[in-house]
Amino acid sequence: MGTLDELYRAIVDLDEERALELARRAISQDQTTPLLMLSTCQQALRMVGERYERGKYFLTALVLAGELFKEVLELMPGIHESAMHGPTQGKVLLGTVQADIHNIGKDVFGTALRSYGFEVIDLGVDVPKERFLDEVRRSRPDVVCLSGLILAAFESMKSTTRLIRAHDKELAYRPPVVIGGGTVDGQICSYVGADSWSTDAMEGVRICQELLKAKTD
Ligand code: B12
Repeated sequence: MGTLDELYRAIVDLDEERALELARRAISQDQTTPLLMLSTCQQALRMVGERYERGKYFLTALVLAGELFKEVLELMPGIHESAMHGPTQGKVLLGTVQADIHNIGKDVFGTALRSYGFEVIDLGVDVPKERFLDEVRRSRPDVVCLSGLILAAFESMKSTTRLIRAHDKELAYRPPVVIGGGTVDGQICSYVGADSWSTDAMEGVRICQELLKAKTD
């Protein structure tokens, strides 16, 4: 088995020590390129996601895999840049809304989006609505994804969505808004005025894919 195959297996098995050792080996022996490494990690993460969907892995596995993914990629200078220059499925603007500092799920979701080829602009946590609007103007994302878990976040999601909707004309397009985080549901989605919602990173990826498909159809 090649080193990259072994790396794939180690990530799928969430064996951090072995994955990092194999990644270092692949790099030092010149057995990989940034894109090959990225694609190995992406495939491994997809498998972890599938296991999670099938109920074979729990949420902690997604968190661990997300962290592991970042750690492996960080061993490889320039990999983030090459990821960005690769073919992209679309651009997603992501952030945890104002008043909320939960970032674990947002980061897992961001990693899942990247592993499926999306370019992700992550504004971080506690992001004011005006910052979202400014970034929509600047980057013209295909989808705006708002993350949040606490009650105050739902108000921020609503005011952020309203602000973006109020500027559809000026923007000359209507970026769909998707909300997510373990505590959102359909009722909150209606309250916020968002286009869709999810409490699951893999489902969130599928929603973004569908929104993009609807745009190009
Ligand atoms: C860990 C945690 C914290 C950590 C956060 C650490 C960090 N760096 O993020 C700390 C300790 C800081 C924290 C603080 C607080 N917390 Co807290 N916290 C949690 C806890 C236990 C887990 C959250 C988590 O990380 N889950 C794991 C991730 C992977 O899951 P996830 O976020 O749901 O994300 C998944 C999906 O939702 C999806 N996803 C995420 N974002 C998005 C976005 C989009 C667009 C899509 C499509 C999908 C998507 O992808 C992820 C993978 O599938 C939850 C319990 C719970 N039920 O969620 C409480 C919880 C969210 N916290 C809660 C509270 C009350 C607080 C505090 C107010 C406590 C306090 N009194 O200070 C503060 C808030 C501070 C603030 N201003 O934000 C409440 C919120 C209740 C409510 N509705 O208001 C919860 C629900 C606990 C509870 N049952 O009471 N918390």
